[in-house]
Amino acid sequence: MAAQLPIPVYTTLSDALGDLQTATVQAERWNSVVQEYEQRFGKKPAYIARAPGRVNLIGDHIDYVLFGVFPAAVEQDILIACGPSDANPDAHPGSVAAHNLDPRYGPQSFAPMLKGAPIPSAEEQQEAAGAVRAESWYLDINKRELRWESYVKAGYYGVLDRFFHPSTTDERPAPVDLLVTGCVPAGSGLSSSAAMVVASTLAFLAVNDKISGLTKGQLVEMSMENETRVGVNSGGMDQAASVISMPESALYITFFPSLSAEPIPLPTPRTVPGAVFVCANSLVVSDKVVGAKTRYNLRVVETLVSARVLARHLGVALKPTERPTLREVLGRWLGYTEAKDQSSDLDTETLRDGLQRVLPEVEKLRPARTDGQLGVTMEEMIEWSGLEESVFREVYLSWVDVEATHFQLFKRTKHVFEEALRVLQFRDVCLRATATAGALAEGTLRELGALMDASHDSAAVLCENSCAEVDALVRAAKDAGAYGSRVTGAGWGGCTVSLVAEDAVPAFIAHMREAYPPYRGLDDGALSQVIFATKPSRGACVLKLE
Ligand code: NG1
Repeated sequence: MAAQLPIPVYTTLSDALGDLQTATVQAERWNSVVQEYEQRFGKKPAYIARAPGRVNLIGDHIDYVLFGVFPAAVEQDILIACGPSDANPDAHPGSVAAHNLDPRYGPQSFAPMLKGAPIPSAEEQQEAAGAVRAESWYLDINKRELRWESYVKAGYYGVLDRFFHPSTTDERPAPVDLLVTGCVPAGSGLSSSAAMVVASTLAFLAVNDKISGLTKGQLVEMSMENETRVGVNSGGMDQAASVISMPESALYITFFPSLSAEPIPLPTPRTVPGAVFVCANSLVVSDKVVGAKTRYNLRVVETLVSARVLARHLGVALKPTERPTLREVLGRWLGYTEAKDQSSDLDTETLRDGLQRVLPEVEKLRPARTDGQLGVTMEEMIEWSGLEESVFREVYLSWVDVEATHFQLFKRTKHVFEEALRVLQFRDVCLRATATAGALAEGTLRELGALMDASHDSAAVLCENSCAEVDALVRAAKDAGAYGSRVTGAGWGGCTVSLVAEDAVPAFIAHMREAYPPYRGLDDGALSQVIFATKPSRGACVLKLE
């Protein structure tokens, strides 16, 4: 399985670049980061860690309810040149000099500190039966302000915890010099944050000689855990795509009963006339943290409450304090309990069949009201849940801050189940195209495009995570001949992804430049940063330079 493979470590640049389309441009970037590192730190780096961003082709706002998603790595990536520094390892074990090629991000130095664990509660002390608590490493991460080096520190944390925990080893981390350069646009839905955290985790693993024996799946787990250090509780899609992706494939990532990733080859020029995915940045920066109360976190709460209300309608018994997801409720309705057999969850066929059967039941979440609202008030939602108000608030609202006059249980649930089905259909079309090489041609692309279009409609109407600018980009893409086009990632701004015939890309981009007003004044260089074709590329790796 893809997640069990070792993390690739290459020793030549051509192996590391592999399938990357624009090899010459890429080679220049890699060489210049080496030269710049040498100038700044007086010696060559020992490694370059690379981690790409990702574009989600289909399946948004369903990973946190544990349905499968379908992303692919993009060519845009983060590179971190790194090596052991000359700092005295005894004076400051694991000290870091972190530089960034982007002049907006100034150089930073920091060192992890050994810190005593917080004083345990009386209960914990009793449990530990007098055992002495080990210290742990501490790095100061400012969560109130988004600082570039926070992502470097976040990657470092996992490496310190896993390999240098003072309770298990006397070994101390090496002092590190590192230089970061990246071309994944921030805040655009292409997961620059996951790319930063994965690259940083890899860099610290490499300099401390801890890569061998680690699988890609373990790197995903470490990176997910690391990303929570910057205050983001993500579902795992972004890190898995950055680490496990394979060239010319997307990843079908499932999260239940545990994370698993299956590379699915996309129709390539060998099987149908070539088509590529074009990402277009709306230039509306979607700030997940600022809008969380009314956007991302609200969707998370709405889908969780929907799961409980639907479970009542389906006759699936839940304990009052349980908080299962829609995916778990569906599984239980179909007769699969987590306790029954962790290793044999629903297969794809049963899941598809279950989704089709449950969809009519979603109508039961449609409120019978006359004021035109498809949502319910807080009071109505609590009543529908069947819980005491205090229990409801404890289970669904005590850990998250949300704000709404009406909660859209019907719309969100319909989006989740239909989008989960579209992901399975998209996967099927790709598998079928690969199996019948050459026969499907245009029709395959039209099928994929139609699923992407339906996904965008659902985002706009049911999940309500699009915005006027993103809708305008999607319309322009369709006018310009895209097979399909949709918002990708969290939404409320960020990027669209469109499926476009490969030979039509220049004309497509020219049309978009005219049709989308924010692109009009841009020169060619600036335009290529905001709208670009990308072919699914490979996941993270390390280049060893000596
Ligand atoms: P973005 O903001 O596009 O990286 C976010 C979540 C994903 C997923 C998508 C919506 C984080 C780090 N990522 O992606 O897990 O829920 O929204 O499909 O929160």
